[in-house]
Amino acid sequence: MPTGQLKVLVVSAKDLPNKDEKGDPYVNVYIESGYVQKTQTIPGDLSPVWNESFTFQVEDGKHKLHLDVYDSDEGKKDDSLGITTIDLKDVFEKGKDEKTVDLSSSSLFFPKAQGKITVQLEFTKK
Ligand SMILES: [Ca+2]
Ligand SMILES: [Ca+2]
Repeated sequence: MPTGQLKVLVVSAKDLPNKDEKGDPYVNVYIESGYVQKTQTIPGDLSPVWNESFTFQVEDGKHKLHLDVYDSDEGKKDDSLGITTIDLKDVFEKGKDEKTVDLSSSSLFFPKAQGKITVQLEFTKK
């Protein structure tokens, strides 16, 4: 697995589930859980557009990008709106990739599809 720089453009999501009266989605983006980057919160929109880009250094052996979508809630714990993992092998090969993937509930036992998220990826080998 190559080493290099990965640029992640978090474009948008569609049809996120509504967890209460107001969905305010944001995304935690990470390859390793110790280094999480976060989009802005889009208030009151369950098909949000972020268009925010993030850069990660990819170390040898790492090839999974995690996208965790949450509903921001003031004064209580944010609700999970869906999670997904993108395998980076395609972008390692092609250099560029765009993906729209299903999000699923974070339940380990009954994961179900709930909405989609679109990202653009760009990888520069070191
Ligand atoms: Ca909520
Ligand atoms: Ca909320």
